[in-house]
Amino acid sequence: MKMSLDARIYVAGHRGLVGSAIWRALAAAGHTGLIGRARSELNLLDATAMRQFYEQEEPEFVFVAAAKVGGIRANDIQPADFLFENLQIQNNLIEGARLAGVKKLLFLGSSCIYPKHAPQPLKEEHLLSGPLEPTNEWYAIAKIAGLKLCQAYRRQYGCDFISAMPTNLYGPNDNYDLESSHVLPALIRKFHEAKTSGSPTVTCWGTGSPRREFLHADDLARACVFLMQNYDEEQFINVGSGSDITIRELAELVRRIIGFRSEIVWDTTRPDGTPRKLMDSSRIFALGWRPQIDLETGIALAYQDFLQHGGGE
Ligand code: GFB
Repeated sequence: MKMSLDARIYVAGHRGLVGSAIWRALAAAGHTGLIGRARSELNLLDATAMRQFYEQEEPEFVFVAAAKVGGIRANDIQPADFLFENLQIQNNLIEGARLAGVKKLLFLGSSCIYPKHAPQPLKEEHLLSGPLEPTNEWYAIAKIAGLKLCQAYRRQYGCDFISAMPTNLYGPNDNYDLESSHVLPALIRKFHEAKTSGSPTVTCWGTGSPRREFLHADDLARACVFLMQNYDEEQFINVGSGSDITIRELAELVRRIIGFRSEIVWDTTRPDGTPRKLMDSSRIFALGWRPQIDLETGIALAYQDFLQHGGGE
């Protein structure tokens, strides 16, 4: 099922890191029927409001980029919110799409759906093969339920609902709040503030030894548009860059890009989380999608965006 240039396309979460990137990618490709709702206009936790929205707007295609997201600490201290809100949001969006006869829907999950000690790189078939990482199992359970709901709706109702599992993301419109953000925006903010204040040290969390794979949100957005146009299988699909680095290497890279030589101090009272999360993205690579933004270029772009938006304020 292809999206024509005038198709009515709803991007749920269009102001967030992922949704805003999907919106940019669709607009750049010439799509004119884009639909978005700010949080103040539509409460995605409200099933009735959601159904009214679907009835009024009649979207033909839906990108589910709305979710409650956060880094390792936010996930750890708000288990109820991460589980409940994500289940509620995705149930309302997916069930609403079925009732409204949406032609195709793309649900976005996360690499944290995989078991903590799954073999690396993570293949789609490793899902549900072992226990999850405790710091984010609540979010992971919600995301697993979402991808399963898409599969179940395909089986029972014939809905063309697909799912993609992105690796750790970064880019414009990221969250730079140090308590709730992911590691990359946190490091950008910390090294920037050290540079501005002339601080001799920057404190990072954990041991620095975990490995993470990073993908720029604009690369993910191109993958999402590509999958919406070209993929219609029950099997969810990984979307990663294909390489990972340690958090220590990442901190050193951000320090170099920002250009101030603070000493890095590791606060080992903070959790490391999963030891490694490298996706096997060979399925989507075989279909023809490839990332275009390397990590160093991407961090430099993200830092520019951070500066343009008032340094995270
Ligand atoms: O990005 P992050 O918060 O999440 O942390 P996860 C990645 C790694 O960076 C961890 C370390 O080992 C952190 O301890 N780290 C070092 C820091 N310094 C910092 C810092 O200043 N801030 C942060 N936030 N981390 C999340 C999940 O896992 O990733 C979610 O909790 C989600 O469910 C997401 O799926 C992609 O990669 O560990």
